[in-house]
Amino acid sequence: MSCSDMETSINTSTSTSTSTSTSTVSCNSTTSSKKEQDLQEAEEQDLQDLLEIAAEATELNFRGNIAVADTTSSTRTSTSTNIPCEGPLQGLMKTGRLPSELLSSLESIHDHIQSQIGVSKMVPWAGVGQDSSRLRGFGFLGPQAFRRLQQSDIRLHAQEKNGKQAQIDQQANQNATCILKGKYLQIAKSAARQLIGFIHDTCTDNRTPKHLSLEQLIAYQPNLHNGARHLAAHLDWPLHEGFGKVILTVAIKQSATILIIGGKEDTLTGTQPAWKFQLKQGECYLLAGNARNMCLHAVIADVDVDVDDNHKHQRESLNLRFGLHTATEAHEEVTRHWQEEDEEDEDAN
Ligand SMILES: O=C(O)CCC(=O)C(=O)O
Repeated sequence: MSCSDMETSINTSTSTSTSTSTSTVSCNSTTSSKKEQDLQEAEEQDLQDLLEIAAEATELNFRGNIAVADTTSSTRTSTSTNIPCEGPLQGLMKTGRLPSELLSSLESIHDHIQSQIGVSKMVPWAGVGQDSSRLRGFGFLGPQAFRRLQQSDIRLHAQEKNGKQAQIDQQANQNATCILKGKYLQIAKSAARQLIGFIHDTCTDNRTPKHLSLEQLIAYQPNLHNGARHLAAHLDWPLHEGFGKVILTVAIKQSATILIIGGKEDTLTGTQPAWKFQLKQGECYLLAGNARNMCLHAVIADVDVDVDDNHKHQRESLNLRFGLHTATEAHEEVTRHWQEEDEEDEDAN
């Protein structure tokens, strides 16, 4: 099914009028260049903040895919404990380089979804009108997977938006969606099966998350970082475009540092604990459990220099999203950890 064939609950009559007076145009262009400048400044500040967090973050080790580290303090650099993390990092996994045949299949799915949608229809990461460079789209694993999403409590717009802005986001995400079928559906299923098998086989402890199964795979999501060096710290909101109980990310192009930032302050230091690990091109990491629900994640791509000494940041990644939360599960497992204390008090009353 092509993107335009999909059912939509969006009222397309809300799209903005194209008629504009000259004064509106010049006013809009001033506003937009101011907006671009603000965006650039915010981007630079975000990157600076992430680099500072990364400089202090605890380096993580993995044993058979599972994060093993001393989680008691971000200021400790030693990772002397070799016990799977039970704290905020519980549920974090990272593989070594994937077998090359599997990687080629994943790359072909990554490319196929982009060509089905068209890169010009992919959606900015933070939603329409927010972040102009990083783009993403969704390739659902057949019509059943798409139906599951449609029948769920999930709405594909940025979590913080409502009303018309939410509708615009939702429509844009809808246009940035395709449903995998035929040969590509088979490739997508077979690659997912192999990837899940690879994670199981290389996991020394029996700790692979329950939702890591082909039956629970909902969608592949290519991400084009498009020249941006970093992806700011964020939580994947489970009832929005960050859906999925388990999120697996494959580094398709360019190596990077992945930062995991605890949601709760360390009682000793008064700061949010942070951890980091290197993810090389061709490797993947998995967020489930506490690492998915109670931590933020962020990306800083490695600096790559071309023959003329120009920096190129071409990071591309591919997410696989498994399982869907109901509204109750999303609250229980994720959202309540991120509510302000006064909101929690209100909830309790
Ligand atoms: O490209 C990545 O490693 C991160 C993707 C991501 O943060 C996400 O899908 O939430």
